[in-house]
Amino acid sequence: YDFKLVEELAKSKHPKCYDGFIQYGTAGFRMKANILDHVVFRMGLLTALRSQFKKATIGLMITASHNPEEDNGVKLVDPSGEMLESSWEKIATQLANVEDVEVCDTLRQIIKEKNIDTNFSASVIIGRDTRNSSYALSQAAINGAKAMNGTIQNLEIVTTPQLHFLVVCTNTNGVYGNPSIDGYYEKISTAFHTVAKNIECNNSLYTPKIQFDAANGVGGIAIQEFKKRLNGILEIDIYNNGNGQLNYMCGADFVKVQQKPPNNVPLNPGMRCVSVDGDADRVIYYYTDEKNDFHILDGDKIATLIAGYFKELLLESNLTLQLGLVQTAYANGASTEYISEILKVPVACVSTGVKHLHHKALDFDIGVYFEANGHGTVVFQKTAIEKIQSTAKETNIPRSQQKAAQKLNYLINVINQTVGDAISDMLLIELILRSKKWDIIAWEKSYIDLPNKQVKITVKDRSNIVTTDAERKCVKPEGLQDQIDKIVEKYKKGRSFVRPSGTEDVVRVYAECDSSCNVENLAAEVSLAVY
Ligand code: NG1
Ligand code: ZN
Repeated sequence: YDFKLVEELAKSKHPKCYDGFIQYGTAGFRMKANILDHVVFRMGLLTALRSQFKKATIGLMITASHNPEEDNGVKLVDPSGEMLESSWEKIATQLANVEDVEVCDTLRQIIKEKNIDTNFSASVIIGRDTRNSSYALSQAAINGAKAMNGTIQNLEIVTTPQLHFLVVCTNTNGVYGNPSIDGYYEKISTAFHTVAKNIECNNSLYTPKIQFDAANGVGGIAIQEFKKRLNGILEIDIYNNGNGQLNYMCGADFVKVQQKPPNNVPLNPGMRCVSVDGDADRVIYYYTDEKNDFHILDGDKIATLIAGYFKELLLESNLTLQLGLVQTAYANGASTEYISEILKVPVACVSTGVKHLHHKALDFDIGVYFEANGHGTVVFQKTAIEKIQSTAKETNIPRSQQKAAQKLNYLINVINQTVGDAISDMLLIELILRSKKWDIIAWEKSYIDLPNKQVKITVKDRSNIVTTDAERKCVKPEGLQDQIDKIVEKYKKGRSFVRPSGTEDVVRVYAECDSSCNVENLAAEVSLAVY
């Protein structure tokens, strides 16, 4: 590489303008957009090295997801569509924090320590969300990757899951799908058509119509394209499609956290409504009833719907594949009980962060994973797909068995397995509801959520709280867990845990129990114990 050029760019074009320590967290670097330029430039440099190290194409996305417009962020996508490996998060953190004059030495050190083949031609795919700051930041990333002689494919404005999809398609030479944005729309919408056309909507509670809140973000562009391609089969009314401020009073995070409908979406009783977040990787369903009460169907409801339906199809097709669900401690206890006791699907619990869920889901033949906030997908082992495909072709079995396997086979193509994808998830849910002839109320009734409450607490040093057992137990400070246990014991169906947030300077308290009045007290008592 031309280290002279790199140093020149680092010093004059993308100088460091922030003195605080910054860290590559669960969602990459995320902060105010006006202090990110040097970080993104350096991540452009690093992406090229990561590509040479893995001898594969690496992705880089500019987004701050559900955060306000003035924030931005950058995250790297590994070859198989997964989030950047942990050991490289540390490297990314180091590179982001050194002084401008130390950038080249740090790169040399990484090359040496990781024994990187600098002759390999680096390949990087770059995408960005619709934020005002995203264009300039994407240019900084391009400058970085170019300075390291990387070949760059700039996707311009895309959803985060579209970028993940393209990285995987590129690295599998098109086996996962055609490596283009058109390939993404084509694969998913063709599969949707194939399944939907065989399911009648007559005599059904299901109506093929939804109201879609695009959070004034990139999801609006993607859903517009699907609306065109699904014309006549699914009616999509789009709201908050760029006419207002990004994520402001709308979007999946607003709806889930505030437990309120987004602004600008008409309230039609019983109408299925969908909200996605600013980069379209999270999805939440909701509706208002005749009494104007608001009902949310979150990631837990989505996960149980999907896992339950896949279980049915596996039984019908007589396929013995191990299906499992992965949740975090934030999953409502009623969802865990429903899926494990009633549907008899094994459930695993892991630490917060999609990376952990995705990883665990790969332990199953078919792994469904969702965070309660609506971020998740389904992953299939290659061997599972082969079994499903051969059963789908098998003619010496009862027709119903073969048909169930065929349906499974098509559904796999509706799913974006590379990462949680709000729109692909939504289309899968629509097909399941259509198959089950359910409206949103029938879906909601599958189990009743336990009343729950989340509280944020500001403490002096949140790292004083250390947890274990998928964050469900506190090992430090000493004695705190005993106190929590004693408090929880007093509440029927009570459960509570505390953990330091990975994205904000707060400690989060989660509480659930049998009644909404008691849950307030439980959350308050546990919060007091933390102070
Ligand atoms: P933290 O701040 O570590 O709780 C939050 C969300 C995660 C995940 C990450 C990354 C909750 C309780 N936590 O993590 O689920 O989405 O942000 O964006 O929703
Ligand atoms: Zn997001």
